[in-house]
Amino acid sequence: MKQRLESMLQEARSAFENAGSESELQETRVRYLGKKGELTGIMKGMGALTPEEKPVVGATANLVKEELESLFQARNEDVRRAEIADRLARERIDVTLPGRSSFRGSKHPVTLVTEEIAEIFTSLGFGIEEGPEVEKDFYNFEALNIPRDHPARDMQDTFYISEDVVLRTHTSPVQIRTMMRHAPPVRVIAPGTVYRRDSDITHSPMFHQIEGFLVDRHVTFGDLKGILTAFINQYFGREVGVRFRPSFFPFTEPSAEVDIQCVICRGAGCRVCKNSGWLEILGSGMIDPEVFRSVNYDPQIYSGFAFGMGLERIAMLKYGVNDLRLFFENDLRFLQQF
Ligand code: 2U9
Repeated sequence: MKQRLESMLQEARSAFENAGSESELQETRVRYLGKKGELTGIMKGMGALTPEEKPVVGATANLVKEELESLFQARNEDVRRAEIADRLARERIDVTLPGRSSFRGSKHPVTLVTEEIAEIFTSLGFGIEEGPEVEKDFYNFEALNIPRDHPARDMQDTFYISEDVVLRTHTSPVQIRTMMRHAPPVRVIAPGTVYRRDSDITHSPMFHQIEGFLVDRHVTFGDLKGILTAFINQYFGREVGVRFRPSFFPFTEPSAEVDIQCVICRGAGCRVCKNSGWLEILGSGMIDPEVFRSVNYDPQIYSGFAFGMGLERIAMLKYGVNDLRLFFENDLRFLQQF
């Protein structure tokens, strides 16, 4: 029996030695030290021993058991260390790698366009003015020579708050307020949100404009052309063609719409410019004397020009966006690109 114990010990030594993982080690422990293990199996045969043999074999069995336990402990420690070392090697962290930066937000394309355009006009000497989005009928329409029966005042186009309060349909009331506060000369741009009862693929009930105006003695249509051409050259590039087309607005006379050569096809004709080679980007004109009368400027002494542009449209052309709705959906996949 002593021999059986010793040969089992030999066998167990190499079994523990060869166990390569914590689970193999556990299995080996159960095989030799478990309730149904080899040691218990051998000990069961002790009943057949003589009273002299029993203490000798019993002492040997205890020694074997202790050795098996300490073999297990030692090997267990080795295997754990090896497994940790292995994991550390596999999961090595390169502390020199740059950290993953989180997205901090970016400016909305309409904000970018507003800032870029404002920068050009401020460099030309224009100031920036803002005003209320909920406006009196007087500032939004009446002072701008838009009479009661004018189509622009139709319920279809305007959000009415009450009979004589509206959501401004353009930023022109800012210019009226500015003129009522300041005597000429004035040159100001008015960026802001405006509202119209209009909603389809190319119209949103809320959109953004920059309007601007300049009033002084002896201001001519030549000044209008000069300033607007300088703006266009700076914003769209010197090489791009510009043309002024006669138009009509109640608040300017004469009036002109301004086109640039199509930024997509360079004038050759494409889907964006509807094959005309030109894109309308601005409305403009000499401020109507009627407007001057409503703000107490003397039209015999002063003249001036004004212009307006829709910023979503400019942003669409500048960034090649083909769907107006993208500006208002706040989809981060779209906004993160700017
Ligand atoms: C005052 C006097 C005159 C501003 C002007 C336009 C022409 C114009 C449109 C462009 C696209 C509006 O966003 S849009 O739909 N604007 O065509 N705006 S002249 O004229 C003024 C403004 C204020 C006191």
